Amino acid sequence: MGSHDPIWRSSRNPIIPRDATPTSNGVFNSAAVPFGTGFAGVFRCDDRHRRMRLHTGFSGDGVSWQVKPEPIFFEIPDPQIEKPEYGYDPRVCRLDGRYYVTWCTGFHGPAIGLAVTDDFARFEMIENALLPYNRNGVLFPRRIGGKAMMLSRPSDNGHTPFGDIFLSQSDDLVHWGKHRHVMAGIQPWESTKIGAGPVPIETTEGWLLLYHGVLTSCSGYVYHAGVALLDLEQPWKVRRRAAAYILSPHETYERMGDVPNVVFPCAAIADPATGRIAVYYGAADTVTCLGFTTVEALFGHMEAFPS
Ligand code: BMA
Repeated sequence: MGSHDPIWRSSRNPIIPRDATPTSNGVFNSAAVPFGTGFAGVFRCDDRHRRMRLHTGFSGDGVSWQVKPEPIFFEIPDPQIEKPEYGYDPRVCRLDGRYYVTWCTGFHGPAIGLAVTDDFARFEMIENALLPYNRNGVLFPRRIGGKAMMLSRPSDNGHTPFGDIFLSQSDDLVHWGKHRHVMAGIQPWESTKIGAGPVPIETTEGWLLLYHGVLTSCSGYVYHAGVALLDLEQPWKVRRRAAAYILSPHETYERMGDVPNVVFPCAAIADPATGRIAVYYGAADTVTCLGFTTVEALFGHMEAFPS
């Protein structure tokens, strides 16, 4: 109430505490989708060994979540596909009637892992979509010109001090190519690197893309969220973009935690009838939070702060 920001926070934040499972050190940077009569998700749970693992979670209302205590077991149909050394920052995308999970997978360095599920119980790994070093693989929720499309952010093996968003295309979700450059950081808040956030939201004007943008301050990285509009048919073309961020670490739970000053959106659930959007974001690499916005508010922000 009374917020003039393009995203307003749930008063129930953080909606998932760091100790949501008996062994979790933090639950953050996670993905949620409508599923059955409620919601399902894939959660980044770093455990108390500080191993980065993916867990499923379920919710009736999208706010109260039961995160499974044990990590996802990925079935690997082709023994040539290596078992992930770790997994973090998942996204879930409903595409061609199935749920695809993309995540940053340990494959001799960070790469883009890809798996599919129909029921959030059995997950089958597909070939890693992109080579190391890469993070923030995000699928589009429908084929465009017959092709599956994925955003990603080529990186290095560490706390990458650079990075633009690229797009890759595929007929079969195994072979990816026709790579296109999408966007680079422009403003100070996104000057170090940017990376796609939630699965893009389709509007009549284009694909709404929420993304994270990083500034390097005297005391380290500061992760913000921004918004851009990608072309409907050629989504590597940026049609509009807001110069001002839409979310920045201002609340205590975003400013204090294992990695301070991080907001990191990984999922957005949109209601087409009303244009309302719920955004799930990780805060301070520790907890999971919820913010709300609307299609109208995001377009209004891009208009108020043109890039
Ligand atoms: C990035 C990723 C994110 C994390 C962020 C801030 O490189 O590892 O998972 O939220 O750093 O630590």
